[in-house]
Amino acid sequence: MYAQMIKSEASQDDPEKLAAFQARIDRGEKIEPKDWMPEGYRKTLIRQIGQHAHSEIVGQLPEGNWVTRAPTLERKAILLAKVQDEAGHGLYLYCAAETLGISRDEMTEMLLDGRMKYSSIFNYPTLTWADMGAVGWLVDGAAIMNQVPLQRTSYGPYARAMVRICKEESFHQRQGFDVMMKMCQGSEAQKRMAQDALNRFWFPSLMMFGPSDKDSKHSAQSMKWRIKMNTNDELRQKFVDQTVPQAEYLGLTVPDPDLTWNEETGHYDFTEPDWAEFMEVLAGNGPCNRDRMEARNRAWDEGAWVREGLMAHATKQRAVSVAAE
Ligand code: BYC
Repeated sequence: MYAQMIKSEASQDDPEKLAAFQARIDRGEKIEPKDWMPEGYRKTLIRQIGQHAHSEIVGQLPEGNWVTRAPTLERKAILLAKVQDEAGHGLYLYCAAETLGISRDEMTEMLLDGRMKYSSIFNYPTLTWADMGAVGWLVDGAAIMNQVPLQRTSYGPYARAMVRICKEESFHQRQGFDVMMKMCQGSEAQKRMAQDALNRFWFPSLMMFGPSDKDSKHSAQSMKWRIKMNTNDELRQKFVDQTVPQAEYLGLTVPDPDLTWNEETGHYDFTEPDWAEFMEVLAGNGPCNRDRMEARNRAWDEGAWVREGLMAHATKQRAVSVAAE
């Protein structure tokens, strides 16, 4: 009923309400679930938060792949904790999206039937232990670059969810860098593995920020509503500027022959990712898209009895409390 209330209110997007809403955003006020909001604002948030939540959940798969093969007990415990953190992030984000009048079940169904996306990065395989380093260092590094500004996003529940997520992501990024450090200080074979992981994850990590600004269909409106705080290209540039010195410190080579420091701009010039490959991955044709969706579908089907059991228990509890009144 609450969802219907939000929907019917938001459909009355009259110009006065819209102007007052925009003024609130411009003043830096937070929008809360019971506040009036334009339908487009609500839909954009559901799309972005839902995609973000799905990314956290699907993002467990490439790392979960290495839990049983981590080289030491300590590394295994750390990786397990990180994968569990990602599940937690997914849950905070599903809860934040639920305040907009959509249920987690609906969002999951939309993921499973292809109406909702998850981050392109998780369609690439994790082939060696060094990939756990590269994922933590680069993928979590890119995620933080995108998510730190989102702590100031205009929608209250999303901004608050981001605060804790960012703290945990920063630990994830450090553990990834630590794995890379150990590999780079190790044998020649270990260094080669680290370089190979960087070679494979560099461009897919740059794709995480989304298409270049000229092709980003949502950025202008999302920035006006402060759902996004920066453009895709701004964040990609910040990521490159931050990460190249880290690669140098590790003694690794970023796989971009045209990467150069530009004295005039004070930034690195770099080669853009292959956008045709990005579009293919978004269309479901990346190296692991089918595996990822199969795994999520299986988990959903095999978890049906748990969901049914929980619902039956909740119904029983409600009946008991009504009878006791
Ligand atoms: N992958 O107009 P645009 C993580 C889609 S991982 C797939 O620029 P927007 C984690 C986009 O949805 C990171 N799809 O869109 C780390 C749109 O398609 P639709 C998850 C992408 O939304 C480690 C179309 O392309 N983080 O957290 O303004 C372990 C046009 O793009 C991608 C977030 O989701 C992509 N990379 O900007 C575990 C952060 N890029 O929907 C987990 C929150 C673009 O119209 N999200 N598309 O069909 C955002 O900040 C923004 O949604 C994006 C895209 C910057 C990603």
